[in-house]
Amino acid sequence: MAAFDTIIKGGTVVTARDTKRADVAIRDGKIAALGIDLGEAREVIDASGLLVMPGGIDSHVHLSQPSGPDIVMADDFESGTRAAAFGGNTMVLPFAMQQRGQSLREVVKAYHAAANGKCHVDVSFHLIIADATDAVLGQELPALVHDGYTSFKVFMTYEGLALSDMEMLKVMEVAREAGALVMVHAENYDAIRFLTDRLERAGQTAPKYHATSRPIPVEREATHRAISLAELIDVPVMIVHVSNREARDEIARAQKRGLKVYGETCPQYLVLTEKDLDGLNMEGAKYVCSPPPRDKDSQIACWEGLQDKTFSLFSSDHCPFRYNDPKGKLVPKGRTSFRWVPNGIPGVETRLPILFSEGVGKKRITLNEFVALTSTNHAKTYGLYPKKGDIAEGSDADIVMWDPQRQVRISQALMHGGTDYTPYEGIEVTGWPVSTIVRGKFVVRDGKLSGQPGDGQYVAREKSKLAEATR
Ligand code: DUC
Ligand code: ZN
Ligand code: ZN
Repeated sequence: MAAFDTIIKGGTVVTARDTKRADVAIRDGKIAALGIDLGEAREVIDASGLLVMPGGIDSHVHLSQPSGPDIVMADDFESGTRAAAFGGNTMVLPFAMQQRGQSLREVVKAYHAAANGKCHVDVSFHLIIADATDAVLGQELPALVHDGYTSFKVFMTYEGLALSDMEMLKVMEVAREAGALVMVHAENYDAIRFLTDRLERAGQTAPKYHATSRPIPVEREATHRAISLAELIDVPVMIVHVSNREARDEIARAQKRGLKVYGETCPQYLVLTEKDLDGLNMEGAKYVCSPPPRDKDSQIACWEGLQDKTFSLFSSDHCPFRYNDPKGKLVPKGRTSFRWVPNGIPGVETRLPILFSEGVGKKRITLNEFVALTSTNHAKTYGLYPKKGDIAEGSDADIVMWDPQRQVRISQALMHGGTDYTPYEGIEVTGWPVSTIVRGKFVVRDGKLSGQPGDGQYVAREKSKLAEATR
């Protein structure tokens, strides 16, 4: 009998640690051996000319999330995880979002029902806390952290989601006690409301004014405040989707002071700008997301943040809505004001190719940094390492086989999710995923779907070392 189920032979194995010529042997869904001349396997896969890397882990995606009256998110767990698999990801971390009045347990149950049997890649949920009641803080949250929901997001903006500073402090205190990581959407709610009202009074309602309504100081101030609140409580925080230099500098300053403050940035802040929102008619709605894409200097600052490790995570913030759809970006009310345009853009399938091409290809980051930023650091941050995020004996055999030479012009015709557009249309990239393997099973093979919904499993997470308080 063959010693292994599969050997991936002749490729170059890249991890966050090193790059080496090695074959990878898989048994029972795990990496069983690494090296040359590993022996027999039931199947030997030729990886010559390819990179063999830990599958992407996208720790910031939104799937099947209620998004307001008459709005429907374009991806459910089936289509979203299919797009993820085609983009070289073996795991995604979507949000289970509480709405006011809901019990967190019920929310989690509903998201499990939506995900169960549908996923092509592994999934694990972060929580979103919108209603910080005594029951949520005192009972539900600690019990859910114990059950493996070890991270939660809080919003400093949005009707129905924004927490007051008092509520933020209370959530942070629970996180500290429970050992969970708090993720923060840092934008100043009152400032956005004030600016939005003023723009609307002036008749400035086109999609491009979405960016005008949430300028950099709105994000910088909230980032500073979130860090200050976290410092008061002595709790680690992850500032998500950072878009610009000033917010980045707030994080870097906190890190220099020894605070456990982490940062995440996303493709839209590297390759899009505010000008993209200035399309004819409603075209700009395709780029409405928060924080908005900024300018060239902000792009440079976000690259620097990846290079100097101020940002440890590169996520997509995949938050998909169809464009040509009255339940999506072209919701009728959205024509009256940017305020009503659904907020978010797709990106789970293009995250890796964009960072590989713009980052590794243009020598801004190394191959090993690419793996860290797209996979390993996500596993370490969110309590999944070393089960996920590595190619090492004993880790899950979650692997992307990658053609570093393949040139592709990104286009919607190549995408596999539920949206009808990609904000990255026309961008030329070099480097593309060929096959995606989840726990030893091909879910995408040579560019074709080879798995089924249900191949992906739910993963309960450990507490992360990075979420431990310092004192
Ligand atoms: N924040 C996100 O993280 N995703 C989409 C919209 C938003 O505001
Ligand atoms: Zn957010
Ligand atoms: Zn998001």
